[in-house]
Amino acid sequence: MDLLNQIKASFQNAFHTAPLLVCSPGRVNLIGEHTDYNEGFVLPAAIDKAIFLAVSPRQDNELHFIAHDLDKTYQGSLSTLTPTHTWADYLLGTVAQFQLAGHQLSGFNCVFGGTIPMGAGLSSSAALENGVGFALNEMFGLGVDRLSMLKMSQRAENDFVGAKVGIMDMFASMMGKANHVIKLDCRSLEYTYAPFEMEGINIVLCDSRVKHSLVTSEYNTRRAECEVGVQALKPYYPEIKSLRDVTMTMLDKHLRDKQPLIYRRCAYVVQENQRLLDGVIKLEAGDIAGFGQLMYGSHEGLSHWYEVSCPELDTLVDIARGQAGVLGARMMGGGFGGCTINLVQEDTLTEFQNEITEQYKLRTGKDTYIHVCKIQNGTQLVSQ
Ligand code: GAF
Repeated sequence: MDLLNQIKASFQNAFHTAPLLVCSPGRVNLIGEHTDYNEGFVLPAAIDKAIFLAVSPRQDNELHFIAHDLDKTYQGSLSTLTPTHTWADYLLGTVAQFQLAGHQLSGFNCVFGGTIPMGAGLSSSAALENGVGFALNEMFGLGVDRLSMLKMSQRAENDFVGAKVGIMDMFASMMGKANHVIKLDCRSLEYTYAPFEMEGINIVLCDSRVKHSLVTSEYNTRRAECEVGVQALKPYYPEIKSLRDVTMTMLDKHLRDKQPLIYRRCAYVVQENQRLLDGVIKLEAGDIAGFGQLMYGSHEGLSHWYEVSCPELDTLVDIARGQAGVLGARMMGGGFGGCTINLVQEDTLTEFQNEITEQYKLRTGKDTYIHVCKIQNGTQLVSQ
């Protein structure tokens, strides 16, 4: 039985009624890392790895959740929404946001499970939050638009789960469009879709299968360091609101000698924004090899200037760089583990997979998982 049918069966078994089904995807990001919370640009897409949710409304105020993959349950009430510091917080936090926005809800049942590998940096948490919000909207006929829903997902994660993430992951999961990447301006939230149907090119994710414990604390530290940079420049350039408004000339003049660490962090962000803008032009021109070179540049910056990579991710990129048929590779997402994203020519795919698997084991003693992914639509109902 496939996963969706297992989830449906588990739902029927627990709640004896037919569910509404929602599919909410994970995401990749081609380039533009750690730029979202600096009001810069990102280039993500929703992928064919997703969380499936089966839901139905209840007559009372109770919340009955089953995490199919974890074999865990949660029971609570709409009137006592407090963090549990477990997986349930992604659902509870989203429910809390809908309540804060003044929507009338009743209790509901939910069984969910998915194909997004956990801890791989493919945004399973954003997918879950979006999936729950989308399900609430459908179940209770609330008429909330996608942009408002994904903003609620971000606030759920920021305020209830306690992770101060930017908007990219929720945006990509909710707004994804098959065979397109999203060029998102994280300041205005204006976005355009760019076709990504490169004949004979695959998006391949190599999972380092490590998640170093530094991830949350270092993420918050990087955010703070960017803010220190902005504040240090403000006396000279009062119009600056975020690193989006900063140039290398400003950084070179005022930060390079006085605050070398802050300079490196800010310089990475300023350059990554530029790489993204250059990359979009290359994609439009069909210059995928040129785009791939920018991906390597992004990885260098993330590893040496922003310092959010780790030996395992550096090793994966290093192995990929030496392979014929690999156009670009870099770490993806917050860092300190998770996946690298690679653009690999179709005819060298098997060779690439074999080589990465063998070399990664040899050099780190660890196994990798390799996922070839397709770009899909964002959060949606599943027709039954
Ligand atoms: C994580 C965050 F959730 C995103 O908002 C983004 O900052 C990303 O790290 C880095 O680009 O996925």
